[in-house]
Amino acid sequence: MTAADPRRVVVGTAGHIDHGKTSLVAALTGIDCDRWAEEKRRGITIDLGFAHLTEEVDGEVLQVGFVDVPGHERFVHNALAGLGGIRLMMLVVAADEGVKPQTREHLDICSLLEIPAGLVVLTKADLVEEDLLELAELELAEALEGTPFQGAPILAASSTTGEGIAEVHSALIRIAAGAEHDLARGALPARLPIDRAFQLKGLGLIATGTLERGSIGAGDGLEILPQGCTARVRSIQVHDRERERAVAGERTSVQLVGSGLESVVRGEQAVEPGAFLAGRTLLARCHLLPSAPKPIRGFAPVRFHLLSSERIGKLRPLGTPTFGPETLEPGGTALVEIRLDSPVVAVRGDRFILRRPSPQTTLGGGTILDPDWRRPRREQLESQLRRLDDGDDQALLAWAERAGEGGVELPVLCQRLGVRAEEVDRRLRALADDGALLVAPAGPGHAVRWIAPAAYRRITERAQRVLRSFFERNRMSLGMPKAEAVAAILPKRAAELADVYLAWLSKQRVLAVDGDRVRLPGRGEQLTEAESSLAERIARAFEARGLEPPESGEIRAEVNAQAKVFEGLLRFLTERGRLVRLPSGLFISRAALERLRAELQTTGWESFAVGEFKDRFSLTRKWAIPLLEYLDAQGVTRRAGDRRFLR
Ligand SMILES: Nc1nc2c(ncn2[C@@H]2O[C@H](COP(=O)(O)OP(=O)(O)O)[C@@H](O)[C@H]2O)c(=O)[nH]1
Ligand SMILES: [Mg+2]
Repeated sequence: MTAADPRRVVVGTAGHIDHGKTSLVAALTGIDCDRWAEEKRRGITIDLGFAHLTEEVDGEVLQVGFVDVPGHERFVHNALAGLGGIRLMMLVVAADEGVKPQTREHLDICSLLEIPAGLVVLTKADLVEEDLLELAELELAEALEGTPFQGAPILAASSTTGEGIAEVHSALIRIAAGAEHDLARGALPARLPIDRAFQLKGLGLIATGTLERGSIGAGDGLEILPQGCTARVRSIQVHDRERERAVAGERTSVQLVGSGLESVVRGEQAVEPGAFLAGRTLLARCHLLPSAPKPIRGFAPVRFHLLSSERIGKLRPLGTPTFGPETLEPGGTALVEIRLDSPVVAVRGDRFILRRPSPQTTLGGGTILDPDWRRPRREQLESQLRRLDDGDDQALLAWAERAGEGGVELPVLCQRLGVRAEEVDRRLRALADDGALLVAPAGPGHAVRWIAPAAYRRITERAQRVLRSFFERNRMSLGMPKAEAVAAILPKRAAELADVYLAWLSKQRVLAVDGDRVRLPGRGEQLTEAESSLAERIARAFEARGLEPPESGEIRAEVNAQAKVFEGLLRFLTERGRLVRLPSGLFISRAALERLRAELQTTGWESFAVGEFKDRFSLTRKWAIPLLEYLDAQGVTRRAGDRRFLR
């Protein structure tokens, strides 16, 4: 909005049919919205246009626009559409008829949507006597109790005689001037719920709606969801005037170009690309009106209205024996799972209205808690419900928890909240500072992941269990091979976070990483005295046999050890370097190898063949080949053809 633009406050009209809404707006502004609607039907004007009155308040130009729509359906829709803007409602009740069913239903809807009240006008004051007028006022005040209009000014007026219109006018200006303009909304990612879409030959698609959040500028790229096509903004109109940019709360028309736009219809949303998601299963807090025909238990069919979208679906209350009701009673509130027949673009905090599929009466409404709800495992359900029903920080924790060991990345959290990354990032970091979340730094193939402490706890427990059982089975082992440990401890989705988890587990002293092995910290060699002396005898037996020790089985018989113990001790001695396992699988003492190495240096050979080697050290082929391969691998010798060169 440029400085020259007036400040706009949009006021909706509510009230029973024929109670004088349109006449009142006409009396206030001189504009007849019904005539406009008629012209629109006959194709003379393309938009309803806005009846408005302009006034200077404290040197600032204030424009009060009226949304006066005929019909009940349009009321529901407009009440929802107005949510992104400044929400003021003017409730109209005819003095001669008083409160009627539709008055009550509109009041219900204003309550469900928590629309901050505006003012109440008792119209057709000319048709009743003074004392009846007072009675009507009392009756009205009573009906307003417990609604957002409780305590709002009630003004009597007549559109026919003009009596009281000036008072309504000045009250409106006063309330509108004091209305909070939520500037922060304009900084959010752009979201335009489309309530009208049509093709203009050669000009592309014209899409109209009340900009729910963010701002849209000419040249911007937008994404149309749920369809998924992309478009560019060619031009913008706000309240029928060309603009460079439109901001939250403004009635906005965008001219869009791009492919796939032919099929865009009302109920879709034009949004900042990547910033929103369309889902079919949602979690919400829902209030059922006292007038609802019966309690809801299990799934009940509903018509679901959210901004300009309308969907068929079903809902069921979600509770646990210790949290929340499992039945939604008329007049009651519960958390509900909503399943829609097709996806809707929603964010946490969105308001919605539920109506019966038929007859179409309002059943209730509420607030979206999770637009991307997935029912968790039974043991997680209650904590998910509790957290999602709480503030946004708790919701972030719920989503991290649901993502398990693999954690969750920033973009999906932003989509669920409909806010900018910086804002979510700031919250996540604050939660991490408090120890409520853990952060896994970005790595190859993944961005920073946010992980719930519960996931870390599960990993810790699993690591302890896995290592304990490994060392029970391999009592003499120095460590569990790292790859084997990772596969046993981490679920697949978290495997790419292996280094992060291992580092964390090391820091917690759950384990210690030692090269490509994982050890239990503080775990000693853990040999009994008998085992130690047995190990010593095995090592000596190998050492005594020099370069051609017998098969290990023979040594086992010689020291008279049990197979399992013997194998464990072989590994123990190998890990500690006393024995070496040659490429062929044969064991040999390190001392014998060291002697071989030293003697090779004294031969004066520059190179030699296998035969010379065998002869010099009196070796059979069975031993000569693996020994040479070992020496190659150690870099003592280098093989070229059938000769070896000493390095
Ligand atoms: N006598 C009298 N008639 C009115 C007044 N306001 C509206 N009407 C009449 O009531 C009827 C319905 O008015 P309208 O503004 O269309 O009602 P809406 O359906 O609520 O928009 C019309 O015939 C109006 O002329 C009023 O203040 N006094
Ligand atoms: Mg009307």
